Amino acid sequence: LFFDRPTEPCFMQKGEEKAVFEVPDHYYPDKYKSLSSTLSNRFGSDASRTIPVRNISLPNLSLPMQLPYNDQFSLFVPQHRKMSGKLIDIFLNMRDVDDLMSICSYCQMRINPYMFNYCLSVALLHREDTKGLNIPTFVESFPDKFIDPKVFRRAREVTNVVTPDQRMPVVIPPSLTASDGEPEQRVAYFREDIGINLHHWHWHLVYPFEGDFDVVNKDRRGELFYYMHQQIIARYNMERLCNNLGIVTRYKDFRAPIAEGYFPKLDSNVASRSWPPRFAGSTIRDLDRPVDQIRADVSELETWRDRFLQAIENNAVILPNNTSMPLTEETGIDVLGNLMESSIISRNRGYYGDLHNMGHVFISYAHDPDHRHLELFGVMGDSATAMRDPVFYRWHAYIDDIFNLYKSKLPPYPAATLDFPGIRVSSVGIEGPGGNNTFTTQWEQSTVELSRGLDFTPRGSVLARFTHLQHDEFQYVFEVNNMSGQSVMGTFRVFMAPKVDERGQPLSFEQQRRLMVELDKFSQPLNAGNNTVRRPSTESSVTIPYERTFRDQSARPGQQGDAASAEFDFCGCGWPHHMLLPKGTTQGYPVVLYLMVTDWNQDRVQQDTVGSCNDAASYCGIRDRKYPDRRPMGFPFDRTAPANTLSDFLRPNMGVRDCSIRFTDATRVRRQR
Ligand code: CUO
Repeated sequence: LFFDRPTEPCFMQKGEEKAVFEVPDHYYPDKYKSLSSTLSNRFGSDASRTIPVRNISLPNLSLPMQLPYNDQFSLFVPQHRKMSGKLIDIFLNMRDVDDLMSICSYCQMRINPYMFNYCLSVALLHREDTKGLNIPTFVESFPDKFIDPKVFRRAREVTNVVTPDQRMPVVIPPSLTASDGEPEQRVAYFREDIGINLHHWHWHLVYPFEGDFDVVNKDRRGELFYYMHQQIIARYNMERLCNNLGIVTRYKDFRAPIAEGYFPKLDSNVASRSWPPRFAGSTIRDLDRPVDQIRADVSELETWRDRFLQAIENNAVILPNNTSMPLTEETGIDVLGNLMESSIISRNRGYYGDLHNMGHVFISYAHDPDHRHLELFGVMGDSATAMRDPVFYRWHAYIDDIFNLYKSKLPPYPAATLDFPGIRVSSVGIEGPGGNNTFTTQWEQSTVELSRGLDFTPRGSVLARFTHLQHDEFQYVFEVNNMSGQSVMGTFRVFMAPKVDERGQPLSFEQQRRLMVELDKFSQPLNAGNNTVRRPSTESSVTIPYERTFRDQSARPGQQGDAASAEFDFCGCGWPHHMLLPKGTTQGYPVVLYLMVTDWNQDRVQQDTVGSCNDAASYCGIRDRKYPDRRPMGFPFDRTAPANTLSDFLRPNMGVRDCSIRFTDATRVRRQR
């Protein structure tokens, strides 16, 4: 009930079981006080179950209540972060679930709904006594962050005049945020994909940068910040190349105008405002927005950037006590990742500041830096919407460049690190409906449930139908010869990269390694002699299944016990499976498929992962566990190598195959279970 219909009071809401909360009288916010007896009578008799809420002595909520109820909420805004950090702490420190329910029913009508949802999600994810609880997918609670507002008008129409059993899905037209006159529109299906944006929101939910120290201080979180976002850029670049766009230009000159405009065409249901656009040619400016308690000059970004570059140059960071701490091969990238984002585990926030987050903030306020127009931030200010905007990729391409500068100073991997003696990859390939070594893609229509996000409308399911990219499932077929004379365990690392640039010129190793997209990583026993390894694409360690991204109503667990959806929150993090592959082209887009087999005994991390949500570990890690691979993230392509081409780089335990991705411009309708 706390997640459904976010602005409807929880004591009025009825879930599928028609349960309502019975709250102590003083919990009613003023506007409902005079109605309290009528309301509880009404729902008390109507509901099959009332859930009594314990009357507790309330903690001090003044900080989180500073954010107006009907405002936007952004993790990137420092003041919002402080407020949510405090609220997360309060939720985490409630003695038991009854007290947590009590504080939640008090907060639900008083705390900004976006912040409430975020803090409660983080708390449920990290409290021992709530782990494994289902939380509705974020797109169902706040569909307004993902979907064209025209849909909601139609959905209200439908819910008011059509009985639940007669309702047809409301159709969302394919992405129409710009016309064909805007070249960036060619990759709008990627930027505005619901699943991709959900993944990004989930990632930042799982890896918060403020709040309880132990919650933030997860294994290799700084490195994962680097790697997950590096992979987003690699994927986006391959997508661009498929659409005759060059790779994304870094946003590195903070004084220069941003060429790309973006007009989001989203409304915030909570704030009752449209998300502001950014006009083409906007420049970020000094911020002075007392309402958000932000005062920051563009020169601060430059100072932080310069200090960062200095740290990379010196291979050491300066600590608050003015001593210098060397960056080591093992943990340097993790330290830099935490400085960059930055999180409370940053080694020196005072000196290195908050480069990445404040970049989001400056860009998201480019249209109203001093609040003279009383405008809210743009989509770059929210992790659920940031990936819609072309400038997101320009900003992160620059961030990635800084990390790469550090990585490029590390020595290339020596042969001993790359090799797996006795193991020879003799063949790499895929089989699918397009034949051998041809991946196939097309459009697909799916549905998502809207009703949980429709406050104050009649009950019952209402679906929205939208169009997204999809591929046909395939199998990898790998032939590996084990000449070691005994059976061994290998780690299979599968990547894909483009072969040529936008002018059709072959890519050098250095260009190609940065475009390598991880498709899968798994451990595999190898018997002595020849082994044929078949691996279904659906098993990818990068993606989560379609059902988990969207939880379409037919597969929706939540209502009693579908074990597959337990631990939804962490499991909700993962690249959406329908976006595993880039779109390709109708002629067939040339890519190279790459396999490396390494020694699992050297890669493995001793831990028990039974029952943990671990099927999208590559970009999301494993809940409550260490990152399940000892090698640096992105290995072996995270470092430069003395190779001109990919073939120069190959060793016996690696293999490649030229493949193509063939796109058919047709739409199939997903068969819902
Ligand atoms: Cu995920 Cu910039 O970190 O958005």
